Amino acid sequence: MTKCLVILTWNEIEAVKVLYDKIPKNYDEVFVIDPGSKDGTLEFFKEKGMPVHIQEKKGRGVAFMMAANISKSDLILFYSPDGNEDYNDIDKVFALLEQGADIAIASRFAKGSRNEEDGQLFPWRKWANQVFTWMVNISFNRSGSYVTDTINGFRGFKRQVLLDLGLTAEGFAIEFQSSIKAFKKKLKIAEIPTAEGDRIGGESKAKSIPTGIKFVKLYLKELFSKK
Ligand SMILES: Nc1nc2c(ncn2[C@@H]2O[C@H](COP(=O)(O)OP(=O)(O)OP(=O)(O)O)[C@@H](O)[C@H]2O)c(=O)[nH]1
Ligand SMILES: [Mg+2]
Repeated sequence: MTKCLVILTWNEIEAVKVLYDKIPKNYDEVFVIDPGSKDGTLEFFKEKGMPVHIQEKKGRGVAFMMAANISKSDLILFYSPDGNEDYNDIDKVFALLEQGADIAIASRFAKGSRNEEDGQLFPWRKWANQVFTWMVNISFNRSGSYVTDTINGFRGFKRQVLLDLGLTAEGFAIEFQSSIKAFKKKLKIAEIPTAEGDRIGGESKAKSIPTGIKFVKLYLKELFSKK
């Protein structure tokens, strides 16, 4: 099966400089999707000869679907080089897809995982992630095996599955929506545990409250729609 690695960036120059050489690139396709970074990220990739596709509209959801339409490979994996995602796990996620999974997730909450907020007294984002994950498992997952991280962006898909899921989220809800739609379609979801690292530089683009509100709206919409 052919493989495509998609690198997602938006003003991540500090982390990209640290991680770029370490990211495995021995795949059939490797390219960047970026909504128009202004901090030198685009110039850095250009210097390296890495193909970059610029989004007309911002949002990770837009980036996911753009990549799925550009790629010609069987498998597609999204990697965001900001420090959170361990490049050593890229091949492990691809392996799950090769073994038959429709969606493969690097989980921050499976046994043996680490989450960015572990060790904090009040890991608010972790708790919110786990509550949302629990809600969609009990509402939509009929497979009998609990998916521990329905939200992490570090994930891969059979490319045709991604194209056929009927995803509409344009921003940070794309991963959550893809998990829900996959549950509804009874697709095979597999996970590996991953250790989430700390952000290396730059700024977070995911604002917790607006993202949480989007998740609730999406959950309710999916609950009342059959598709
Ligand atoms: N291509 C693309 N990448 C994006 C977009 N929005 C965010 N990203 C990238 O997606 C990754 C995840 O976004 P973050 O802001 O780090 O969200 P987060 O990981 O929940 O937040 P932190 O814990 O602060 O890192 C980062 O590498 C961003 O640069 C977008 O619109 N397009
Ligand atoms: Mg991040």
